[in-house]
Amino acid sequence: MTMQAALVILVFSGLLAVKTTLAAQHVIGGSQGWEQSVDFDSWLSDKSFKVGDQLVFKYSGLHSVVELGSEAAYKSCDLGTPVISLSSGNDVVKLSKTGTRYFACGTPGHCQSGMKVKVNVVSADSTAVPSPGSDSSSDSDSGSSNGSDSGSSTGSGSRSSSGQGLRASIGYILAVGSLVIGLVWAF
Ligand SMILES: [Cu+2]
Repeated sequence: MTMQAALVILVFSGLLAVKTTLAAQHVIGGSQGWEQSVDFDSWLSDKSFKVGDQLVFKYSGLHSVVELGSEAAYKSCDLGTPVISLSSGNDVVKLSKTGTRYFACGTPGHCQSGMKVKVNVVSADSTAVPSPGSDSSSDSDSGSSNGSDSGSSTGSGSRSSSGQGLRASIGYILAVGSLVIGLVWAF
């Protein structure tokens, strides 16, 4: 009995560990952080964001973070009605649901010069995997197709290739884990 209990605890803590590693922290702009010198479009091109992930904005006092409520406000850098305003220099934003979120720097002129990011948050358990052969079909990005940025489709081909194997193996671990739990309970 105690042996089985220990096994259950082991499996559960294993699952818990796997679940914790699923949520990622994305430091905006990578090692350079939230700074004007960063090309945020290219930084974003190989990133994917899932529910439960966190965005981290690290920056000097020259900058700030405002979240914008619409694509229109994002495109025109209309900072007049921000959803949230942050200025600590080390701000963490949790992505709690699916959808698109828009962030820009609140310092005058910085958004216009490219200091803005648009984050598309997808479901954490979305297993939608693009077929390996498809090179440039960006069907998941159709929301941004009306824009003038014709370069945005170049990055989508290689976007989630590194994450796929990991996600598949986590799914496998979860399946095996629940099987083990089922077996333990059955005895
Ligand atoms: Cu700025």
